[in-house]
Amino acid sequence: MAGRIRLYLGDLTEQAVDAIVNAANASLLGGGGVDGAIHRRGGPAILEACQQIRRTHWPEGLPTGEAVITTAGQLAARFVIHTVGPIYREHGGQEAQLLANCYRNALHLANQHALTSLAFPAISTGVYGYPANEAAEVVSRTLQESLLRDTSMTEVRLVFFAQQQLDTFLRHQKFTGQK
Ligand code: AR6
Repeated sequence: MAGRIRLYLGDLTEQAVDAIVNAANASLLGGGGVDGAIHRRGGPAILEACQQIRRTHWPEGLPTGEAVITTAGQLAARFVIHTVGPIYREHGGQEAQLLANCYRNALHLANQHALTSLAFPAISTGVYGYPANEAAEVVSRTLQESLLRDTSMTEVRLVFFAQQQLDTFLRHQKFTGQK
């Protein structure tokens, strides 16, 4: 993957990339954690775009693992890709598959919009309770598999809010070969 995946410690909302990925909920109407920070710092344009998507595409809410794209409002990024991570132990054993879908579908959407740089938070590992060590395995395997096929994506940042989360990722990631 020739250095395309980079780990960062810091605030996702400050990342100057084509798109940052939001760990949203099905309502797409905001919440706490990284979702709250994105809406606070990005301003009302993001919420308006999400409301429009709810009206036109997902009146019942965005299903877990799916992704949609909106403006990034006043953020440094150009777009926000919103995805809904699984709530740990609430999907009858499908949690890993659903978490992988979040990353895959976000990358797919980025490709469709000809975006070449993305920044992800550690989806589901906050309020949704997904253990960071298990998420590290799923995320590293999924990204490795997706990026082998996807040569147009030049940079994928994984942004951790705390050093401990980054350390846990490094300890449990399953990348093989050159990153
Ligand atoms: N930058 C980078 N990472 C962050 C930031 C930030 N500004 N803020 C939090 N994190 P969470 P979830 C980390 O709870 O588990 C919301 O209410 C955080 O430390 O944001 O997918 C939504 O509306 C954690 O490691 O997302 C949903 O209802 C990771 O981001 C629900 O939470 C994800 O934590 C989604 O829960």
